[in-house]
Amino acid sequence: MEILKTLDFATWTPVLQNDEAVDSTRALESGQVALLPHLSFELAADERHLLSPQWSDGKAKNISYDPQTRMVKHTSATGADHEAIGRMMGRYAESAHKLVGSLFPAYAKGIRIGRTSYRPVEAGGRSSSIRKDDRLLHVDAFAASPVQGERILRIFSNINPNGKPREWTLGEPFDDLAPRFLPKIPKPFPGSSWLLKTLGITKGKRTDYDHYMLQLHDQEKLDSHYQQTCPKTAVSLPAGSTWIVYTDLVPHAVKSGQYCLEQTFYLPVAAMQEPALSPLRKLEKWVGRKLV
Ligand SMILES: O=C(O)CCC(=O)C(=O)O
Ligand SMILES: [Fe+2]
Repeated sequence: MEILKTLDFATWTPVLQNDEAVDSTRALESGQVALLPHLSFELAADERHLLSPQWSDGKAKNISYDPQTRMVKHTSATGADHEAIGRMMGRYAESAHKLVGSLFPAYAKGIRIGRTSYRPVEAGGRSSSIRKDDRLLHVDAFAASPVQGERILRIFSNINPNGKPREWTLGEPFDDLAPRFLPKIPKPFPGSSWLLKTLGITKGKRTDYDHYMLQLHDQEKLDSHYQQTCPKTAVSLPAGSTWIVYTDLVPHAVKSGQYCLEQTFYLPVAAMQEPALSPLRKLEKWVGRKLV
């Protein structure tokens, strides 16, 4: 299977024939990265000054925006700059929402918009704990925010003004990755999901699915021998491009790059074109029982 599915659209509201939409959805659900090399997110003249790492608060990895409340978090910006960051990220959230609606019309009923992030800091130079280090190959799983089986679909746009690509590495297919790590994953501890929720460690119940995905995420990152020797492919994501990927399915790592916008979406497995391709259904098959 090709790693990339290139789509030539240069608008956030492309019009697709039905069979084209079915095709792009199948590519995504099968674990391809949909790359739109000609779809750039344009900044207004009075937003260019936002292209600086100074707007990060220096603690969190990314500046974050909630499209529901329009709240911006983890930025040092105040006053008019703070508002400008909110406007830019809000516009990105809207653009990304329109794009998924156009490319994957079948998702319209089930899809839910999550957080928007802005990443103004060089991705190659960050030091953090191993579990938080996205320079290591991983599938996405959020320790504090269980998805309870829902898919994590993410749209990224490289807005680097100097033509610098964002360099990613993609790992082996989920069908190879998960069976490799599953035997090492301990069973969820009875009562632990109740405890985590009661103590306020998780927002909502950490289901057995979340347990397995989080373990997969952690074990993959913590295994330095695996990181060095596993099958991998380098992918260069050009400045001025946009890409879309199920980050819960496709092992990925960021090697370098600066200035990126990202929008997260959640999709119930039942709303997929082919639910059997979800990590939930695959894990349930391998573990031999329901996980949510
Ligand atoms: O910042 C990036 O390019 C990707 C980081 C990552 O692993 C993620 O957003 O899930
Ligand atoms: Fe990730």
